[in-house]
Amino acid sequence: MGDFRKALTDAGLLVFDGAMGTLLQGRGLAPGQSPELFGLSHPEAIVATHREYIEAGSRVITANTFGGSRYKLPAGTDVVALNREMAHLARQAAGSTAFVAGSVGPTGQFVAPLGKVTLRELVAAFVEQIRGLAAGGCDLIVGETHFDVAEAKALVLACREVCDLPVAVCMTYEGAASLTGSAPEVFVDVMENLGVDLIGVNCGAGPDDMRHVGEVYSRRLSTPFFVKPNAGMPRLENGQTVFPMGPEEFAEKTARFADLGAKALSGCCGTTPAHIAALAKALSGRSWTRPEAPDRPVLAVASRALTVALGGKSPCAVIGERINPTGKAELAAELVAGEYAKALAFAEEQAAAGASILDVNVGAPMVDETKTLPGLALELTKRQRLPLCLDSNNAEALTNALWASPATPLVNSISGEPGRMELLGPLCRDHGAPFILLPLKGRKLPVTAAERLAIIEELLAQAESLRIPRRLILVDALALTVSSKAEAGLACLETIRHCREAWGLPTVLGLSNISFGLPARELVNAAFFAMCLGAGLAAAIANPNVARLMETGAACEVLLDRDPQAGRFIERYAGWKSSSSGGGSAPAAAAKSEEGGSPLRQAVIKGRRAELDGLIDAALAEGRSPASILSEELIPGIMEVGERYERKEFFLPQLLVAAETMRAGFTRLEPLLAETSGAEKARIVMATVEGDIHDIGKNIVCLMLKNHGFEVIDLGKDVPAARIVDEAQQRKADIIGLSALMTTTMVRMEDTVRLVKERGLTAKVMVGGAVVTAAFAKSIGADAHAADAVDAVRQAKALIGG
Ligand code: THG
Repeated sequence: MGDFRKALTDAGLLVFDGAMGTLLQGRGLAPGQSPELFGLSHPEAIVATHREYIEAGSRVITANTFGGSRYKLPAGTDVVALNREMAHLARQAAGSTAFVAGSVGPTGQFVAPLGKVTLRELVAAFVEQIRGLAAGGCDLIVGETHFDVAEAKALVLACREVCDLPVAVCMTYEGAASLTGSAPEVFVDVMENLGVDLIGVNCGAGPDDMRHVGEVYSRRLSTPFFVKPNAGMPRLENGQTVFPMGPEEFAEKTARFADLGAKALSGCCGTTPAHIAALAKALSGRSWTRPEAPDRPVLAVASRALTVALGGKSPCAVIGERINPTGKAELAAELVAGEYAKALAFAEEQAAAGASILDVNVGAPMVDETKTLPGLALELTKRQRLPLCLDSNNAEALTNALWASPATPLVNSISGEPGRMELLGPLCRDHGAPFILLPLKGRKLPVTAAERLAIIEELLAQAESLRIPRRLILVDALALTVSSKAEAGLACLETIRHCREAWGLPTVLGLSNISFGLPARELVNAAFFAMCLGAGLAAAIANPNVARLMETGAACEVLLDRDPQAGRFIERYAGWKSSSSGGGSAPAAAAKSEEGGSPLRQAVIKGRRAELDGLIDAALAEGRSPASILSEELIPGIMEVGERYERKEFFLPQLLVAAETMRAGFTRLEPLLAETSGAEKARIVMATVEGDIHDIGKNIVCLMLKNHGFEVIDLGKDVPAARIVDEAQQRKADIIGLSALMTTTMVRMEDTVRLVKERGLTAKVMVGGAVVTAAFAKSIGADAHAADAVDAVRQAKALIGG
């Protein structure tokens, strides 16, 4: 069948296939049954389905392995054999007329700290699945319906470990971002950093809804992209899931993505061979050229929540330097004790002051960096959005911290020290982590620009021989001390300019080094910052709390055409007053209002678990009642988190960490509350319905309900209606909460509602899940529909009349 990589660069468009599960249902797959296990016992049904798509015009067919990881299959299943067998069936159907993609869906697990598994464990599970897919003869691996960049990253790492097949990864969004809070910009930057061959979007609410994502991909990606929409938004009619778009409408709307530069197109849920045939027809005779990508960053550093572009016309990123124990005895002592409160406070303070990235350096005597660097990185990831710059001389610490990072942080740094590039270069390449290249080699400091450029050139050649792409390299211009080496400033400026003009490489430096030994260091630093920006500096490691520095940077960016219409400058400094004529500057005031509310409420909102007990004790000591602390501080705090979540300012990680903090506070207050109130709690029985093994959403709802004072009895997943109703009856539940993720299993909710009525229970039934709509809830006679975890609390309160 030829080489899929070549097909990705030629002028042809690639039509993949459509939905598999619904077609298998027509061939005997029962609702809720695993399509992969069905495929093992009904190989002819799989081959026949693939053939239908090939006849419809698919150039790529997708093996029946979406749920083929050990987390999705029953214990004891031979994962490698199953995937090999399914890939083999696809290969058999395709012969040499079509490419075969091995499908890898999400495992249903969240990477720690959101969930229980580690990135390494996810990689191991994907490795097993991909071994089978590669052995079965796949031409590429395609990740589909992914909603967390960390899991998508694990999938890519696993592919690289097993084989050199091309990798495609498709993400699913709910509105502006994926479930764990990544906007399309974040996902595409992380995937490009990882060197993924084809970057996609699938599922969702149909081609119209996907337009925005397609536009972002088109502007930002130089990698080919893939769109795979559903046949519109699913509706339930007479107990059947119905997708509203017929083949013609679907094909016409999906084909429009080719105008945006899509290389590959196909359909997800609700599409059939007729949809694919119509799509292939709508695309026939059209060709593809790699689109220009006007917004592609020169280099991108990304967390789950944010991507920061460096180089070109991007604003200069201030990398906040304060999480560094050098000269900070208190921080050093905490890090030795394995505590992070001070470091987390520095993180918040620097974010409020306008840092774009946070440098994380835990190097101090007695600190075990190999544990502390990943430990702190994990805590930071839980609490705030900014990407990290992992700063250490210890290669093992950097390795562990990279494995603790969900996206693509900056690694600081790789120098010319013997062995360092060989050790860390491939690691950064595989993790898609951009890194700072530090022009230090041997014992002699490179003082002149020529000496620095020679070392940089050597390291670039070494990086190239290790197949490390240029887009991951940020050069340190090496700020030395101007008071001892007079040419130190000029050497930096020349290095910055040369990197940019001759090599197209972005640069960074540790700004404050320049002014050691001089008085008024702030003046020297700010002036040097302005000069470096003039030479094209992309980022500076500095203290963002120094107003003079931030003001200088913002003004320079207007002057250097790095701030369109002076938008950022005006936003930040419109109310500015000169410090020489008295008065503060606007940003400080803005930072204050952001921190509104009492410290206790803020501790919940920001998830500052470590501070909470102390704050509660202080409030109790002031004579406040436990009930008022709960109702006036903790609950308003979690309510505000809920509101921010709904406004899409907060995402799942923040919701979870706030809920955890709230829970800890509640646990602390609970024994005291019992003394003052004897009120019965409302009781709710929660379950994911029979046939459905997804419990992420349900678990989040359970946590939120507990935080709001409900007694929650969690029956787990795949629970038959009879058991749910039995439990509700025995435990005298006030509410039954039901969750289902799939259109095929949500119909099971109706069984529970019917049984509740038959037995005459007074419990109210609340339903929710990704595809469950208010109209569906009403149609099956449920008492409430919860749109998300926050809404579930609101609905539950309304149901008990509270
Ligand atoms: N290049 C790269 N990485 C670097 C540096 C660099 N990392 C470390 C350093 N240089 C940049 N970071 C700091 C951090 C703190 C200080 C200076 C540079 C500093 N600390 C004060 C002190 O030591 O007295 C403490 C002041 C405070 O409280 O903030 O000045 O060049 N790639």
